[in-house]
Amino acid sequence: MTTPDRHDFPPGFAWGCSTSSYQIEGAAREGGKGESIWDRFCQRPGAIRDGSSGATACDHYHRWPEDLDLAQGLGVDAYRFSIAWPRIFPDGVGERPSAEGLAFYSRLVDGMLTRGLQPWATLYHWDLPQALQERGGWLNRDTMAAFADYAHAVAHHLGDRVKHWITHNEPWCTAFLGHHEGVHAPGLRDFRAALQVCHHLLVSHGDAVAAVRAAAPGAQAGITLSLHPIRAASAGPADQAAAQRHDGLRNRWFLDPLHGRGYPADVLAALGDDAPRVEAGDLARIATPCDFLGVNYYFPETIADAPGGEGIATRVVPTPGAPLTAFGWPIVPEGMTELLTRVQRDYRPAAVYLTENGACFDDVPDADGFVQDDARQRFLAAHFAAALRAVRAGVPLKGYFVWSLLDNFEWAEGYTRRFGLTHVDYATQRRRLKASGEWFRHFLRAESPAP
Ligand code: GCO
Repeated sequence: MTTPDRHDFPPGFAWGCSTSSYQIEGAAREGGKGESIWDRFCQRPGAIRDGSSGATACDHYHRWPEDLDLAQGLGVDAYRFSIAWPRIFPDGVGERPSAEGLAFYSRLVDGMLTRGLQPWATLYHWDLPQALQERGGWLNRDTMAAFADYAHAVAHHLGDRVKHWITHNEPWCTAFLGHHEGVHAPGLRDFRAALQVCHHLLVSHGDAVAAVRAAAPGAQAGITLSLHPIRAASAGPADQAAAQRHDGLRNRWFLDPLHGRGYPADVLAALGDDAPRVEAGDLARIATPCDFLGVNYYFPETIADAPGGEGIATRVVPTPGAPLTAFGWPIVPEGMTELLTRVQRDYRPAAVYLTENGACFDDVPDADGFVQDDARQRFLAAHFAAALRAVRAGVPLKGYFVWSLLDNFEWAEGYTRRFGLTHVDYATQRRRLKASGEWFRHFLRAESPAP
């Protein structure tokens, strides 16, 4: 399929771009913001590849009008951002939300609306208030109530203008990168704890959906999952079983309970005593009906058996024949179609949004700071075509958000990985649209073909 035209997509299909609070805002201790677990984690020697943090990042806290101008200039319909919980409740909980924190996001949302950008707010994109971590963080069931209270407070103040809410971004990352692999905040390494954290994240998702709806009737609410098509490394029974187990924990562990089926029995059996404690009513809360499913697609995973390995004893191996991004991720556009049609076939969500898709390449600015990122342009064109194939296969795909509007703080990789449609010179904070951004703008502004 050649590169599709935006008019090949159904009328009303929402095109957007995504960011997140800790990755772009900076102002880590301004505006009354409390410490987050990422502020703390970045202080750990060796935690971040380049020793950096999100303390300044893209200085979006001060430069947001310019950044919203960039989004408007692209011609996107929608802008997905996240709200930093520690700006709203610096200690995680409180009698009243921070007026300063709410005012910042109120100004930001008004800025989107005046620029014709539909706001999509993610409530949790990993920056938990450190004060809650001191009390066990997501391992403590009390954090679920704190999250629902935070969700209610934000929706109460912004719900008159924000009509699309994402409760969690990628709970798999929060749970397993943060609590099993230890490479994300809070940097713990305990598989059983990670599974219990994951359970609390999912229950808190359902509670937050209810809280948002109570505070902002008519709001659309959902969750964003990082999902991957899973392929076995070989036809051998051990790799085939490993791929099934890996699909279980990577994908079905989230999709099944969110769609009212409880946790998958095969994974529960594989987990044994590591399985989470589930209290009465938890599964019903997880299955609170949502208006949409957010999917972040980046790459498929090829899985081999890992006898004696940690967790479910699987390991990711190279995907044969796939070119790689600068991050080492396989580039497999057809994996997006495969994933979306599988989700539709097996779960039939009411609506699906690609809430993230993008790629990291070694961008080299020219003397004028311009980046001719042809590889990223090709990546996006191929994935847009894959999304269109999913639409034509009957997937209720309603929108696509490119990750990311700006180069930004890439978690444990610091500023060494660039995903932006816009180049950011962190020394000067100068923004410059890359060639891929100019291409995206042309795609979005294409005239509709003559009837
Ligand atoms: C994720 C997060 C983003 C990342 C992006 C590139 O999916 O991991 O939502 O914050 O920065 O995906 O890794």
